Amino acid sequence: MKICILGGDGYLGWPTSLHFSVRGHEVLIIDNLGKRGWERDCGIRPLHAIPPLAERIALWQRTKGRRDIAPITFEFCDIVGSGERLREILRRFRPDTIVHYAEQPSAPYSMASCERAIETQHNNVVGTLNLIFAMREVCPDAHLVKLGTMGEYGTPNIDIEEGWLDIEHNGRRDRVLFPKKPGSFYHLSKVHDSANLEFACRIWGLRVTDLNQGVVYGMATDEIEGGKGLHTSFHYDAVFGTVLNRFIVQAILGMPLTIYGNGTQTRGFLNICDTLRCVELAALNPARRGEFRVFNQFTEQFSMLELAERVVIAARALGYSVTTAYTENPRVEAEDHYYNAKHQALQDLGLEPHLLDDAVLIGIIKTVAASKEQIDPSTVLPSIYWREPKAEDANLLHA
Ligand code: USQ
Repeated sequence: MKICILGGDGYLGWPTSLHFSVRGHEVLIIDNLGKRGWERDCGIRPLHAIPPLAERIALWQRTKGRRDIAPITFEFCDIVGSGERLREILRRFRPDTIVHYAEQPSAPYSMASCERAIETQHNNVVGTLNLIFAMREVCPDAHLVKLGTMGEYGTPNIDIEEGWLDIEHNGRRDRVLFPKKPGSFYHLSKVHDSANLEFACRIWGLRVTDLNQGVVYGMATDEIEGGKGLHTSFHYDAVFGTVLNRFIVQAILGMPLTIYGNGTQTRGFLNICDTLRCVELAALNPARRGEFRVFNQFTEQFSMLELAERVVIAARALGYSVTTAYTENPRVEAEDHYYNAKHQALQDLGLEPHLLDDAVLIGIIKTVAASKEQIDPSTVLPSIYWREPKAEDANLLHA
């Protein structure tokens, strides 16, 4: 298969590229290296420095030997500003599958200011629009695998279906996109993407799989483990770091784990290995022409309290003295809510989940601890608020 990976320099895009390459699929990465710019703007760095993309690709080819992998190539392209160039690249490469990660991925970033909300929605929505117009013109039969988010749904008081809802209203029935109540301008950008994609499937017959992904954790994949220097970007800061990665870094630093609010908010989670397998399963089993297919992509759900408790147990087993702290919630989100999201479709296609257990947690803790001196503690506490903070002394309310 020929696969384009948009955003192939990122946390998930890079390991996805390796995953396909080693399985014999020719990969073309399209990226504008924009995430590196956002990191610089925010004054944050991933745990391990990430070499330039061309160097990472050359290293991958040296590590594996060219005969054991399909090639990875790279085209620099800003899909937001250069729709024409995107069309030209796709025309030349003729992909069977396009995996689209090329979006601003952080909810806090999108809530920092008017400019960042606009930048997030402009980047994500316009980039996706350019892509679907390019696909219509150049490769209408290619399958788009688009990374959405479980956060599109919010936390409704009913079961969350996989993208669609059968309803009966005043005696009539219909099938509609599941109602969305997202919790940030970032999550909203994904809702807008989903609406645009569904429309493009309906009117032009594109084929799209929208993967509504939960919170991803970890940094170890088979390919990354197989070679020094092939690592991906691991964020623990309050802008780009996701919660479990953050808790692990806090445990290692001896900082209390920052449980936002009362910690009863619940989310779907998955190991980074399962992200790669889910994207592969979607690519190998494409949507039909005209189909807007949605999979909920996570393997288990936890409240933040449960998650913190697990990190405490694993870190204490390694000798760390760990505490937790209920922290004023910088976000506006429901607590003590109902949460039951379906996530069967990917398992029906063959996903075998890597669940979170002590061994997985201990593995991540050990990897992060080996680079402890590279952690910048000043970026860990939250600094972006959905509303003004209630107390001036903000953060840690009680331990
Ligand atoms: N949280 C804490 N303490 C922290 C950080 C976060 O309690 O120190 C809580 C938040 O309040 C939230 C939950 O953890 O309830 C998840 O927050 P997160 O920062 O791990 O994830 P989120 O902002 O929702 O976004 C991340 C990715 C995003 C992806 C999304 C999936 O950055 O790209 O779309 O996870 S989901 O959360 O299912 O929408």
